[in-house]
Amino acid sequence: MAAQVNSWNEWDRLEEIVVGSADDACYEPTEPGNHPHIRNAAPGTAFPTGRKPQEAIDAANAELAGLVALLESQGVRVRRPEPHDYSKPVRTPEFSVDNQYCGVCPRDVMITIGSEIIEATMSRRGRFFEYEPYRKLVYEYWNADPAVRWTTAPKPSMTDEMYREGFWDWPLEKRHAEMHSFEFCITQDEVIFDAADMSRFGRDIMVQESMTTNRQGIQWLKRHLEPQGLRVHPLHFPLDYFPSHIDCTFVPLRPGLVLTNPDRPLSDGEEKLFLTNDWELVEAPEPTTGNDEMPTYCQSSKWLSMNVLSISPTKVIAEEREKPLHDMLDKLGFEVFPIPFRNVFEYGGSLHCATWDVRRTGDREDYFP
Ligand code: ABU
Repeated sequence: MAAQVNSWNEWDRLEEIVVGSADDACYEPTEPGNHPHIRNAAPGTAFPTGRKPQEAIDAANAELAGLVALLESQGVRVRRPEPHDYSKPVRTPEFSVDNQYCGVCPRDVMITIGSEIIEATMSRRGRFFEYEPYRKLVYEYWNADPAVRWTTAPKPSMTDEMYREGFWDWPLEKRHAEMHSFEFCITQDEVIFDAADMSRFGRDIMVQESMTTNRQGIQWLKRHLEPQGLRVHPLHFPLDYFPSHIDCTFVPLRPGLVLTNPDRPLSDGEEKLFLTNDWELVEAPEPTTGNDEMPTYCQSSKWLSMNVLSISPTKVIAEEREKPLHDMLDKLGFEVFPIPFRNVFEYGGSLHCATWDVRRTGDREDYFP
């Protein structure tokens, strides 16, 4: 029987993928793990709550449909999340939020490592139940193929004690001091990680320590994955004030080549692993849109520009306006597929974020022998 779930890296030929949906999306709630802000608004302007306007949902869905059409034209099987009412509040004995967020970014929640699907703990209250729209699919894969393994990481309490609420108002000096010891809005007491802080390089899994993944989260991943012969490497990007999700910072494109973020260099010590194994780290060009010109409700940085999705080691999908990036990828030998995706940005990501690859060809390779 053909494997249902198999994906060891970010670049092998894509066979099956989940593309997110903006249906029923809401504004992300303000909570201890997240203080969203309206771009260029006067200080103190409240961030909206509840459902997003239907036209914003339709615009994002139209671009997601464009991604689906492109992937299908390349022979990729595309799956979609189940409907989920994100306007429902989340209430546990420990906390409550008035609404959830959206199902645009499966990458943040779900990861495939070989034949194993892992549901991340998540780091924010509004995203506590974000695995639910993928459960039907997970059951389908799990029922169809006895080789599929399915792991749900321990759910954190998300109590007030799990967060440093003051983080959002830290003065610059404190922020500098704390960011260099990698202390952000989540504390180190519980296991916390978002799946999008991981990047897969065959036997080696790189994990960014961030606002959404702490050292306990990385420790859990080590103890879970290393007995299977994998190696988990924490990565640090000491110039990033608000790190969250590795895929706008350090993006592998094929064996031996990583697209890097010039504003967020990898720490010196950690760069060695790549350089001594003959990996080339290539800086992404300046994005075409400045941080100030990003969509009003978008909480991500201009570096969504480098959030590309690989269809194979030679084919990459990139956002249509990022011409300097297209040119660079072209020179590096890639066929680039530009598509519009700006209307998706306010839902937390671009092309890599809005997907979760379930199956790629290829086996577990050792790229760091
Ligand atoms: N969810 C990815 C956002 C990362 C960034 O803003 O750089």
